[in-house]
Amino acid sequence: MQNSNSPIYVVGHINPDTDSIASAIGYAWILRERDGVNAIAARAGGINPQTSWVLKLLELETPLLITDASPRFETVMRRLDTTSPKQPLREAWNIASRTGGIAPIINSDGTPYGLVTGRSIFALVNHMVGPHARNQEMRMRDILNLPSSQAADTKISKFQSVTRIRDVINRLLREEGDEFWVVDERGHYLGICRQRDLLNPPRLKLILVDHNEASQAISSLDEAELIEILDHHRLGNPSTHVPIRFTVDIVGSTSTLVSERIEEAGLSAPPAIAGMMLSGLLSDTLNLSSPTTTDRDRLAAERMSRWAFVGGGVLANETIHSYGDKILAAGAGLSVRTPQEVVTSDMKVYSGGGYEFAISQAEVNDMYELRDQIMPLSKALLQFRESKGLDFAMLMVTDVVSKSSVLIMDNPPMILDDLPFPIQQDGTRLAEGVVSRKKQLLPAVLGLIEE
Ligand SMILES: [Mn+2]
Repeated sequence: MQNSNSPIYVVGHINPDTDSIASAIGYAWILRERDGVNAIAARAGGINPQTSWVLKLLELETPLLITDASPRFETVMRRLDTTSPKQPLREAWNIASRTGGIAPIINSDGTPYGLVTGRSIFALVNHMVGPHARNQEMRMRDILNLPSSQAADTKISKFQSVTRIRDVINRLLREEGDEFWVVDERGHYLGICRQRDLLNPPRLKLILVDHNEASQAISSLDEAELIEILDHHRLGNPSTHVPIRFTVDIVGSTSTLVSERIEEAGLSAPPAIAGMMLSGLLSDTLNLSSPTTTDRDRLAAERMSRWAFVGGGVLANETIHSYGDKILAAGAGLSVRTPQEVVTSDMKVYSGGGYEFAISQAEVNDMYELRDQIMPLSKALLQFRESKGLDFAMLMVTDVVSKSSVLIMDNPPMILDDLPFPIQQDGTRLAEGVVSRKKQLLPAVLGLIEE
C-alpha cells in the first residue's frame, strides 16, 4: 500500500496563525514546483480572523484540515466495483474475478447488502448440493443464474471511513471474516478493506512548518511518517527513527525561510502565494518591527513584495508597510471575538521547570479596548487552564501600535513575581516594549521557573 506518490501534508501548529498557514501553502507549492512531489498544504485547526481576511483577499483556498495523524479506514479502503442483490450471481462472479475474489452487493439506496466471496459461494453450493449425490448434477449455469443475494454473506462488519483504525483494532482482530465494509456517515457504501491492510496501514506523511514541539502539533504525531521540519522556534522536537531534514533558523517567520528556498531554486512564487507568505512574515514580525525581525526578513519582505505587488493584482498599489498595517488591523481587536476565542485562538502550551503552562497572545490597536475586558478574559483564562489541567496560564495582549503588552496571569507560581514587568492598578502587568512571546516573554518566564 505504501506508494511513493501518496500525498505529503505540509502542516503548521495547532491554533494556526497566519505564518503557520502561509508557510504551509508556500512550502507545499515549492515542493510541487521544484521536486514534483504530491505536497498538499494543510492546517491543524480553525483559521483566525486575520488569516481568513488574507485568504479571502488573495482568493486562496483554505488548506485542508488535519487534526490527527492516526490512520483511518479511508487510507486502506479500496473502491471495488459493485452489483445489486437481484442481479444474477454471474455478475458478482465477473466482479470477483477482477477484484481478487470479492464482489460487494449494494442495495438500491446505496447501503451494503452483503459480500460475495469464495467462502460465501462455497456455503451456497454446499447448502444446495448437500451430502446427497443426486443433487450433484445441478449445473454451474443454474447456480450462476440465482440472484446474487442468495450467495452473499450479510454478516460483514461496517466501519465509517473516518474512524481511526487504532480505536477498533481489537474488535477487528476478533472478527471471523477477512473483509469489512467502509461506509460514509449516512451508511452508504464507499469501499472494502481487508484485515491484512488494517494491521499495517500506511502512515500519514507529514512535514511540520512553523513548529517543532509535539505539544503544538496535530494529535497522534507518533503514528505519522515525519519527513521534514522547517521552523523558527525554540527546540522541543520529537525523536524519529530515521534521519530527517531539520531546519530551525533565527528569523522572524517561517515564511522567510520558505521564500529563501524558493529564491535558491531560481523560482518566483505566484503573486497570491507570495502575498500570503508576505502576510505571514508581516504578521509574525508585527510589520517588521518586532525584535525577532532580522535583515533576512527585510530582504524576504522585499523579495515577496516584488513577486506579490504586480500590476493588475489586488496588491498592485501597496507598499510593504501599507500592506502590513492592513494585516495587523485585520488581526487586532478583542471586541469581535468572545473571551474564550481570544484566549484560545493563538495559544501555545509549554513545559519547563516542572510546570506545564500556556501563553496566549492577542493583538489590539489600542489598549483602551482592554479596559472592560480584563475580568471576562481572566475568567476565560482560568476556565481554559483548568480544562487543560495546566499549572498556570498567561494572556499577552499586545498593542501593535505602541509596541507594548499587558499580561493577564492565572495561577502564576510565586517565582513569577520577579518578572520585570510592573503590576498596574487593575492587577495586570505592563510589559513595555515586549511584543514577542517567543523572544521576549517566554525566555523571561523560563529564566525564572527553570532556575
Ligand atoms: Mn511563525
